[in-house]
Amino acid sequence: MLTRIDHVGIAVASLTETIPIYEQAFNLKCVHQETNERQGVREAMLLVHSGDTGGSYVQLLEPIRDDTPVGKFLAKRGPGIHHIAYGVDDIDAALASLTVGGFDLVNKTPVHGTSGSRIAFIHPKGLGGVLTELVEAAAGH
Ligand code: MC0
Repeated sequence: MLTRIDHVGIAVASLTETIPIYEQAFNLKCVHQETNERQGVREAMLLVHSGDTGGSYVQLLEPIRDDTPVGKFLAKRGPGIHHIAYGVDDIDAALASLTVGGFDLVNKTPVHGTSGSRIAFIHPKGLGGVLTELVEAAAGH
């Protein structure tokens, strides 16, 4: 079902301050930035590795408001790893399989993610305390 680790999402207070730190520390390049209003974040994607099944990234997440998932996370826990995201070829099939398995889906159907991807979150409670995202990349990504 899973094809790669698509990204590790890291909650930060400021993209402007944190992007240069990651670029310098690991010689990474910020290849994409966008605002996702529905998810309440500004995000930056730093490419780690390009593979046959798609890229792997560090994703830096800055909340656009305090009453958002990342805003609440920062207030409660401070900056740190917010979620892990796995690539899948067919997110509808993956969600159907997880539903049969009894997992608690935050998104029962896919929503809009980075660069036109289709994404869905699975609640951390059933997965060892790790908020988990599935990503079906848009064609050509
Ligand atoms: C909350 N909890 C977490 C967590 N956030 N545990 C692990 N990792 C996280 N990131 C835990 C809390 O500690 C608490 O546990 C319980 O979940 C409820 O916390 P809450 O603060 O009351 O939060 P809720 O219930 O309002 O929301 C939690 C939930 C939410 C996971 C449903 O954060 C959510 O819908 N997340 C999915 C969307 C999202 O995260 N979007 C931002 C990234 P206790 O034990 O105290 O009960 S968007 C993104 O990444 C996109 C752009 C992309 O990749 O393309």
